Amino acid sequence: MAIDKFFEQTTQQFVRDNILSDDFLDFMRENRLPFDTLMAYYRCAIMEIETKFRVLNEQFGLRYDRNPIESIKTRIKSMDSIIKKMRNKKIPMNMQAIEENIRDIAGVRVICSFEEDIYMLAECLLEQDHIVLIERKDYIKNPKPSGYRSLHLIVEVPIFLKNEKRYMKVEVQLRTIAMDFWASLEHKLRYKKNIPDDEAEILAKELIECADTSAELDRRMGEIRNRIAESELAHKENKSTIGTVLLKHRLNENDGK
Ligand code: 0O2
Repeated sequence: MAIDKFFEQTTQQFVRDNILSDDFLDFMRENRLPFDTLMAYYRCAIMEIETKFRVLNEQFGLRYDRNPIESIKTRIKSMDSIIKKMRNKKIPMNMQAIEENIRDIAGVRVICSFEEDIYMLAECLLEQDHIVLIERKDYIKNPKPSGYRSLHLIVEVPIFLKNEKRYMKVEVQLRTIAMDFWASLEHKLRYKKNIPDDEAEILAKELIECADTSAELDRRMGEIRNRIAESELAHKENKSTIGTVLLKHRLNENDGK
């Protein structure tokens, strides 16, 4: 059978078994409104978390004259991905089970300039009132076998509705530009399915090497940043020492008059 015919049949089978199954159609009929409402709550939770990071970025800009955040991306998990996860993890078809078991429906990705900033921002977020840490996975200190690096936090954040305060789960992924560059390309390559096995193995090794190179780049850029910061500090201290000497000199001159 031709490969594209096979894929078409598999896709149709998936749709029949999952999206068009009686159970699923009943579930959607009964839960359309609750499901849309839940997704709206997740969008609110994303707004809350995104705002918190934007505020921190603004504050650091004012205080230290540099912004630790390069960009922020947000997404709500697609219906397709939610269904696939429910099927793979055998999650019962009810709203409570979805909310309890799928913790990355709301996703916020924070792209930082330097690795140090990732930990600083994570700490600042977790120190805030009402933010509850559910899980922390440090794939920077312990990269995945694929080479993937990022800091993942599953947090709960309250959203304030008309008569209710509701805690919602959000997955926060913090990465440097280099980590994001690697992960985006690797993600795209992972979906290219018609690569022969031996070639795929070679490419996986190549990707791990690229991940190591990007980690090395992050380390070196961090070092450069720290050296610049140290020289700036030394320059400021030097200027203030010269200022003190000049002041003392002038005071002595005045005393002499
Ligand atoms: P998308 O489209 O980004 O949402 P869980 O989600 O908790 O059931 P797991 O494996 O414990 O499963 O989650 P984990 O390890 O914290 O990572 C999940 C997310 O991290 C993925 O989401 C990716 O965004 C990212 N990720 C993890 N490993 C890799 C990797 O090897 N390469 C790349 N490029 N990204 C990775 P989703 O759900 O896969 O997709």
